[in-house]
Amino acid sequence: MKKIALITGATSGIGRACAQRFAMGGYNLILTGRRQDKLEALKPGLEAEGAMVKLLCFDVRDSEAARSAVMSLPNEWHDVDVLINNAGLALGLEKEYEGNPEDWNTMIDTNIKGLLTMTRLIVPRMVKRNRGHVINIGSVAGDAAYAGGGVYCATKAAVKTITDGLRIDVAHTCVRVTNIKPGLVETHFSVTRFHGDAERAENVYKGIRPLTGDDIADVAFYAACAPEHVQIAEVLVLATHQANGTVIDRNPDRVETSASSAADRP
Ligand code: NDP
Ligand code: 8X3
Repeated sequence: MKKIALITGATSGIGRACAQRFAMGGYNLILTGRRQDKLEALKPGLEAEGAMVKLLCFDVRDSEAARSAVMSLPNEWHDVDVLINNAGLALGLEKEYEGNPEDWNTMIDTNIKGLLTMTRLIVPRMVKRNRGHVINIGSVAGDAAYAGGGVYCATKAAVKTITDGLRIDVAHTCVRVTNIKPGLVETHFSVTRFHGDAERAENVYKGIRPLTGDDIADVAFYAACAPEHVQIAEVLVLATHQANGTVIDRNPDRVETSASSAADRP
């Protein structure tokens, strides 16, 4: 019987790469996101890898929609082995005193409350079965604030604390809890942050070879595959020329992009 991974925010970036990695690794998948067309486009490729795939289209900010989507699954899909709480976003890079309160609400509701909603829905059965793994996608941004990122950074600091709290609460069980904290990963993240300004988004990755979604998916899969007595509690994953959330050595002669890093993969 194959294991089941439920991945939130599977329509793009890190979540989509996790779907691919876990399908290749022999998992069946429950994929969630708000865009049904993107979810459906993923399905044939993952099925070709041998995965059975269920799609659940909902907004993680809507706890009732999340609950009824999860409840709509056939019985044999209710025992999730790995929950990857990945859905999330940053919006804006304004100073806090000039920021947009709507953006703050969206980040807080998605990155913190959405993660909690999914945790509340899925983890009780893990505890009951005495097995399971929750992998939260935090960020290096949760380690310290950077200019204009205070609210986003706070949501990722909350992810760290919530992950640590869950690890304490399930310590009497075999359920494992992991916080993966990526640095710069080239996905749709920055386009979303800058409200669709693709040129500004591209500049975020200039002069440095960023991580890819696949790099983070590999780490998530590694954590999930660790022997049962090994709990990868937290992993900080940075691009080689990134030292922390704010120190990045940008060299204009460094022209490699994520396309070249994909070529490196085994
Ligand atoms: P993308 O923008 O490529 O993907 C974001 C995903 O989140 C999409 O699949 C989107 O799906 C989903 N999502 C966003 N809002 C909601 C919502 N309200 N309900 C359901 N799904 C939602 O970005 P990344 O892959 O880079 O981001 C994934 C996670 O990684 C985020 O938590 C981000 O904070 C974190 N991260 C990213 C880093 C980076 O540099 N890229 C670094 C560190 C952490 P849809 O639009 O279909 O709903
Ligand atoms: C995303 C990484 O540094 O752009 O969490 O905030 S960063």
